[in-house]
Amino acid sequence: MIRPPNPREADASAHAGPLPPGVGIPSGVQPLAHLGEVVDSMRSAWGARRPLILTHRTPDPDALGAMFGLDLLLRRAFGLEPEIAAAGRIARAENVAMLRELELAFTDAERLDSAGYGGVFLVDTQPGFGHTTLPDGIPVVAVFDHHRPPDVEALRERDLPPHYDLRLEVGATSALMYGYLRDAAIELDSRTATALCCGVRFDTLDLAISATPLDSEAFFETFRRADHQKLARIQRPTLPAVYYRDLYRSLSRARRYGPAVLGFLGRVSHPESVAEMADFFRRMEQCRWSLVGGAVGTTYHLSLRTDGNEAYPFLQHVLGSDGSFGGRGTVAGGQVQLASDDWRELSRLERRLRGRALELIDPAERTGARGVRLTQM
Ligand SMILES: [Mn+2]
Repeated sequence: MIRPPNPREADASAHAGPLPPGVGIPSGVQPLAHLGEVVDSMRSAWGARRPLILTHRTPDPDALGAMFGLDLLLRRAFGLEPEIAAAGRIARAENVAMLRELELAFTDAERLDSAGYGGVFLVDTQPGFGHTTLPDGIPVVAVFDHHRPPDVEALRERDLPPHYDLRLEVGATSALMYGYLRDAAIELDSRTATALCCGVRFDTLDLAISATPLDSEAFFETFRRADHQKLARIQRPTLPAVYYRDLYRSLSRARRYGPAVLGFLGRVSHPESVAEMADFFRRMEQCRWSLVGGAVGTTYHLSLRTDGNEAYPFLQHVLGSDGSFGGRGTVAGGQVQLASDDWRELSRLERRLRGRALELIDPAERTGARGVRLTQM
């Protein structure tokens, strides 16, 4: 058995507690109507300044789907002309294919002139999340998300954005966005439908995990209108040659410790390969959880996957006081800032992380303190 990190954190219900007032849509109010009121109360003050749609660094398909869904909503329902921006280079082959096939273009969030924007509309993340940098001087007007913040209590003390649609039970932010478009009776074009469909299928594994009726409806309705040729090319894209080098490196570095596969990869070519390898190792028979980490520049990225347990408390334990993290369901991710790009600091961090990860494995199941190479099983 996997030992719970500690009794409080092991209780998944501890993560399903009530949200502070102001977070979530007031009961009985339609999210679209609430958003409409917020937009109407602000648009005259914005003048010529545009709404800015943003998400977390290195957007995944759910973040991309939700951003382009929100763009259509703001244009068609409210007559606004938003700009879409995101930071971080997208390198995962499926996500690159999604950008290419759907011609999803956006502005580099690190080169924005704050003066041009009236308010930030944030999707698939929230203010305060480690992987999200907000531009200075632009207030956050709306949040659309399904991730539980690490510290719910801290939200109470914050100035909350006027529209804070946080639905922890919903499987994908793209599904949430589909709901707004449906309520606004906006006909989905094939490109937006395909993008939303990619988002829902990515975050819910084709409705297999944490899918609510809204996720199912979003999946079927967007799939019906999607470009199926493009969907197929996005799901099974061609792979760059560097992919095979990274794969070889991950396979040689990872170790099996009984119920877990741990991979501390040192330096990696891009952050998404860490998440991709965590997904890949989790699929090993009898593997109950996987943890993969790697550094890009002075940021160390971690991804944790489980076979059903809440991933969040596991990663909380592994990180200790070392960094920031977030997660939902069986998926969690975190970052640690390194002081330098010195390899010794990097290996010290990896040793600490490995030590704490091993504490989560029952010694009787651990198959030795050093684990077993994947190539020797
Ligand atoms: Mn998401």
